[in-house]
Amino acid sequence: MFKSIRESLTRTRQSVFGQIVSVLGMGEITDETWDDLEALLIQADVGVPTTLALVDALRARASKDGLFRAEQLIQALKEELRAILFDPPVFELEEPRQLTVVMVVGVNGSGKTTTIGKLAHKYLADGRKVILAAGDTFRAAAIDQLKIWSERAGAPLIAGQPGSDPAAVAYDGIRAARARGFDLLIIDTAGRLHTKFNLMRELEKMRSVCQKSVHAAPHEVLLVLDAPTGQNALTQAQKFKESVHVTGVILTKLDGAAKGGMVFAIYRELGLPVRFIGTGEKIEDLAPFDPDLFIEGLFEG
Ligand SMILES: Nc1nc2c(ncn2[C@@H]2O[C@H](COP(=O)(O)OP(=O)(O)O)[C@@H](O)[C@H]2O)c(=O)[nH]1
Ligand SMILES: [Mg+2]
Repeated sequence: MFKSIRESLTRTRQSVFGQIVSVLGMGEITDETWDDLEALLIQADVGVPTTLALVDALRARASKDGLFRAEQLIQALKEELRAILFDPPVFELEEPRQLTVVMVVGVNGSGKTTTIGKLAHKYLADGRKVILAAGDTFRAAAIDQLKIWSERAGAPLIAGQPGSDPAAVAYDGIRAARARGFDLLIIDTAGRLHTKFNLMRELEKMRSVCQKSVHAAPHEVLLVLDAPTGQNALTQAQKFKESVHVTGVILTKLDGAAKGGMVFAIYRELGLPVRFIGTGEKIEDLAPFDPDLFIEGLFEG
């Protein structure tokens, strides 16, 4: 797994974090050092508030610990970055219970359906009995696409007609899971952010059906965010977080983007843990998020 995280961080490392050492130089810390560091972190999509807090913390450490050479900052920076990645609450998806219900939410194109295929593949390999529900009823193509992933992964799919009520699909998924002895139901959802279509209300209705049908469900609501969209994704995330009680993030397409710094903004500004990273388009291209490997992967090729 280390390889996978490290490889997907190649761009982020090459364009930013791996460069910090050379960009900061080997000389004494000057005002320019702080300006360069700030610019680099913003470039990596760490986000302005988190970047400013990091630079402040490092300045305070430099004066407290008497750091005066730029290269001494690297270790301090790694420690400050690691401190942002708080220990997450228990990952309910992996807790034993009769039926775990997971909703996967996010805007169109972020990678929800692909990620559901990957999750099904992973948890089937872990010995779980996985079933999927096609809650993105908005487009017929979305149902077909999930059908392909369900066949690829080898998990059955519960689907309704295009245009049907997604909350009813969620309910059918729960009923089928119970009747047929499945222990993990993963529900796909629509991601159309549009004025005339109230996505948040629809998701809330799906959530409420889960809540009424299964104790403590949905056990996880995972928000899929697309790394290349950078800071825009954080703004969207805030809306989802408020409306549908998101419990964790899956950051996709990190393999193609130099935006690995987003992880820090997700933890610090959204207060959400990252659970997985999407490392490519294939079924096995999903890596559990490990904070220590992540920090290592940012700096060391
Ligand atoms: N490179 C890369 N592409 C991804 C990843 N996850 C999803 N994609 C691609 O993103 C596109 C949109 O994915 P899809 O699952 O349809 O998104 P949805 O609209 O949110 O369901 C597809 O072309 C996927 O192959 C990833 O981790 N890495
Ligand atoms: Mg989809």
